[in-house]
Amino acid sequence: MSLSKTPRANRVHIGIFGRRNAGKSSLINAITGQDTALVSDTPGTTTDPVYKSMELPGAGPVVFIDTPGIDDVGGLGQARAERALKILGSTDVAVLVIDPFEGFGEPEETLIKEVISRSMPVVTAVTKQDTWAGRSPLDGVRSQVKAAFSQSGSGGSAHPAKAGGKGSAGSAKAESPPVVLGVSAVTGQGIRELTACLCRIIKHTFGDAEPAIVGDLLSPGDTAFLVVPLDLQAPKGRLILPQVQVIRDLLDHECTAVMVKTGNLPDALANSKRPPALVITDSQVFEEVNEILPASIPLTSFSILFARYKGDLAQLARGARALADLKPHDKVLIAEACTHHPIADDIGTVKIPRWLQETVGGPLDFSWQRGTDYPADLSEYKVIIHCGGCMLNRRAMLTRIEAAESAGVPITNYGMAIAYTKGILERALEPFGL
Ligand SMILES: Nc1nc2c(ncn2[C@@H]2O[C@H](COP(=O)(O)OP(=O)(O)OP(=O)(O)O)[C@@H](O)[C@H]2O)c(=O)[nH]1
Ligand code: SF4
Ligand SMILES: [Mg+2]
Repeated sequence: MSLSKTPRANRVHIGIFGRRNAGKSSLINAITGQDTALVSDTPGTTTDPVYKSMELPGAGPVVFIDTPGIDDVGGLGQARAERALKILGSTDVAVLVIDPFEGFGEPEETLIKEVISRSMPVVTAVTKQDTWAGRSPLDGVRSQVKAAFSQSGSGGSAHPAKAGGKGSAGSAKAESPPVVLGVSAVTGQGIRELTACLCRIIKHTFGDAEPAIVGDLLSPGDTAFLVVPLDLQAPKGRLILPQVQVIRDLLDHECTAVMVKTGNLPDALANSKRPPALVITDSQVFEEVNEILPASIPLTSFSILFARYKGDLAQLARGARALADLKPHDKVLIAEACTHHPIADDIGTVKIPRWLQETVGGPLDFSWQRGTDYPADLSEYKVIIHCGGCMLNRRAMLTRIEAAESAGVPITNYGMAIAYTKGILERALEPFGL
């Protein structure tokens, strides 16, 4: 991935949902001006989610997600429909695409109820306007969408404060009536209006301000030390994404970033006139850095910073404290959001299990879940330990955290679990007042 491009996980995710053949793929092609998504009159052409990144003028970096039809049938078809609904878990803004001849029926009602229950902003686009021949389905669809909203007790589009996107810390803004537009991928009718509407929603819901990763914890002019292990994990000439993002955030907040390997940390500290305002370490060398660093210097980890940026830090901190209740033979789920090839002494496969069992004083019953799937039933686990989720957007991470909460299972992340096993958790959470 190019470092000059916004990573997909940091883009506002716009999910395109609707029945087979409704014109979802054609709509994405019309919005992006590219023929990236496969289009055909055979229902069920799109079988897997397709991601298309672009800059929406005035709204910034977004990613459109083309999905399989929500009405797909048969064993495989139903699995595809379920896959489409799963995409809701990482969607910030939904576009409900309606075929003018099918209208608003059961599949649309099911989807819109899901959208409303997640407080997600939604725009409805009735497609193929070039074929309407003077008979507009807009009024009918509009009243059905409105009815679905009023049945749910919600007057209009979602509450930004619960939207879980980049700016979800912002206050709830006034609700507006649900938007229903006519579009044609053939003539381009309504495409500009739809794009403008998405831009308005994104600006309204997520605001212009990108939340800070670390800069809000510091004052302009402060210096932060970034500590990395002796064996850098990135290929030659590169740094890993979280390190790059933290450096950029520090510079944006007029702070100084000093990057140092663990072995050089004592010299770097001795040579600086003022102690750093904060030290951010790779979790793998938490213990060494904790020992080197005087107690007066605040310490945290990249992983904890990203837990705050992407998830719910307070809940993940509660999950980390719940590790103290673990007993030998308890079931622990280790969840990773991507399927990287585990390396020797892998953090999720080897190190965390080893450190946790040492702390608990006996064997634990570990299960691993890797990739985009997440178990439907989490209730059998005593605790969930999630990776940093660098491939997930904030909405997707929050969906996973909420699923754990509904199942009554504490959830934490790798960095906090490591801090706990090394006895550094309270120190690592101190910079956040937790
Ligand atoms: N006339 C007209 N035809 C359209 C329009 N949009 C889509 N179509 C046609 O409708 C059919 C289905 O379009 P797709 O974009 O593949 O529909 P889809 O919703 O992605 O379908 P699946 O991938 O099967 O779920 C194709 O034959 C398109 O050419 C439109 O605006 N006008
Ligand atoms: S933090 Fe999670 S999503 Fe990121 S590379 Fe590691 S396992 Fe994959
Ligand atoms: Mg398609």
